[in-house]
Amino acid sequence: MGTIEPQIAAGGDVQQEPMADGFQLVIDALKLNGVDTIFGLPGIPITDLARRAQADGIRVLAFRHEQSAGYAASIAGFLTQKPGICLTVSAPGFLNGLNALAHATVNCFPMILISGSSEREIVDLQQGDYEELDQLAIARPVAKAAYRVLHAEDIGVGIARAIRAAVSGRPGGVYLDLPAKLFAQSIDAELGRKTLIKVVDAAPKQIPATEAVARVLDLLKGAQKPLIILGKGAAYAQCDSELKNLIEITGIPYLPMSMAKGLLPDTHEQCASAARSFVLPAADVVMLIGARLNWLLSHGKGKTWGGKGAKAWGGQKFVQIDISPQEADSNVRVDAPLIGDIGSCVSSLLNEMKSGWTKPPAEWINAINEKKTANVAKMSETLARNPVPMNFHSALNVVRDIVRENPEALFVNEGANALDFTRSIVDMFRPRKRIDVGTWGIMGVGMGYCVAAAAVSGEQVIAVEGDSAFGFSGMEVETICRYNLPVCIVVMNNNGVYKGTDKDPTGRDPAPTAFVKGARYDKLMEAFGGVGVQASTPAELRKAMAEAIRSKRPTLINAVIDETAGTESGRITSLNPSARKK
Ligand code: ADP
Ligand code: TZD
Ligand code: MG
Repeated sequence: MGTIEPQIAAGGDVQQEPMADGFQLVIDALKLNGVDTIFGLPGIPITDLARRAQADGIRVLAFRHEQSAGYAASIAGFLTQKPGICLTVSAPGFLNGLNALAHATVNCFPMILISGSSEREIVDLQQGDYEELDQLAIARPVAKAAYRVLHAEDIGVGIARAIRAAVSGRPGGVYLDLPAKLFAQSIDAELGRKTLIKVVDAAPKQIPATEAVARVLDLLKGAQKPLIILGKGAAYAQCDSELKNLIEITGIPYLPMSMAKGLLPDTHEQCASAARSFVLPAADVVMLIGARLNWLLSHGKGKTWGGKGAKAWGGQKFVQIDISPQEADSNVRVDAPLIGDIGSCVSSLLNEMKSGWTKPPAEWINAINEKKTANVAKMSETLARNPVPMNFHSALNVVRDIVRENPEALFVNEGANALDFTRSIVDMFRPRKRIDVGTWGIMGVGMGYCVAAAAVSGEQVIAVEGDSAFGFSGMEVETICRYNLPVCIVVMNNNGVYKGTDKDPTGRDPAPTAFVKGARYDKLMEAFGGVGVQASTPAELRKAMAEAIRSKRPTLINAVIDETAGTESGRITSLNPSARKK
């Protein structure tokens, strides 16, 4: 571990004991636990923490706004199963990072937000310190856990607890409050070293109970129209071959949720994505694997599921594999909960199936295949059209080809139409390649995700961004250029939120959803030395994407999309209060 110089005592004698300060102990504790990257933004009191971490070999990626650094940390956590670390200054920097902390908790991503804070004595008496805020109290409701370390001797425990809280059980966002005074505290270096903890088995396996496994198998055996739904928890769990075995041995058709796309190639014969609106209401037993029955699955009821009314049960029975014992029954009855980590749960199921398994009835599989064939044919027709100006479909037809040719590339996606069309048109072929707006449907994750994806994987990154979505984190193109990351951003520019044609009925201002017409987002990239390209046709888009991937240079392609092409809220128009009233 690193130490600081021996202290000069008052009388001028050199003390023999090397000392370690708070900065060093934090860095050593992180390194001891395998942290190799910090996403952050410097300032008082953590500037030297960032500098010294970098000097000590940790990669420190500095952003232009803490929110992007936070989103980067959150998705690094998802991709690696190690807590992504975000480092911010106090009060405003902390608050800028807080959105990402909440996002991590909501999405079950392991992340630690480490923020410097001002002096407790002054904060607690509200005496007006520099950037004063009771950060711990504010973080608590949106964090899975929140801790503060006051003494250098406790840094080891503080970081160990933060790591365990972030990755064990259901992963989430953890807040770690480090007051400025802590960094300046010095303790005997040898003593300090002994206080550090290398966390053993941070995310222990959770083996499911034998009875629970039997209950699941009983239910599946009786099913005539079984369906598996893979969620991002299944992607996070990194048990890809077990999941593939389960799906192929059972022969059960499956639907991947957005970030589970590519766990098996989207072109897999059992993938039912192209028949989604047929399989959900028709299935009799549905096995959820790392997916919650939240709004993204219409809460497991209503018309999507074949229920007679908006909230009526569709008659399905549910199996739910999840690490959280509290998840089952959150929306509808779960008949067979299987609680444990997905790897252990799936292995247990496979073990019990060794004696043989009967695949689902042919009528069910044939009915799905018929729907798929019809829907795929319809989509191919739409994709093949070449309208002027370019629309989402003709642009995404290009993106789809490029992604198929580059299956290792990580794929970032946000927007409304730019998200919904992309999700259904662009196939993924490998696990954990697609990262997007997640559980909240949040805008602003884009550029932070691009930086983290490139840094963590070393692979090419492709981002498809709505023009509004891009604006939330657009300044981070400087960060992408600064670190010279292989990121190709395609801005689907339809001049606004959903579309660019809305008008202020009074004629005074632009409509709240409309942006400057014909904006050149590509110029933004050029400002920092990256490559900017304007693409008005699929051919131009294809050429620019291919060149970006060949050169690996930071590239932003301004894809000019018909401003009338989008629909209100993309695919979630039904959630608009005005639509709900009807
Ligand atoms: P999606 O949005 O893709 O449907 P969700 O975020 O709703 O996925 O659900 C993910 C679920 O996965 C959460 O309920 C979480 O508890 C669970 N989960 C995360 N990691 C694991 C794991 N290793 N083993 C089991 N369940 C997990
Ligand atoms: N703010 C945040 C943080 N998240 C949000 N989801 C929204 C606002 C609301 N919102 C959406 O849900 S999508 C969207 C907003 C502002 C942008 C849609 O416009 P776009 O995409 O240009 O990104 P399309 O292709 O024009 O639909
Ligand atoms: Mg738009």
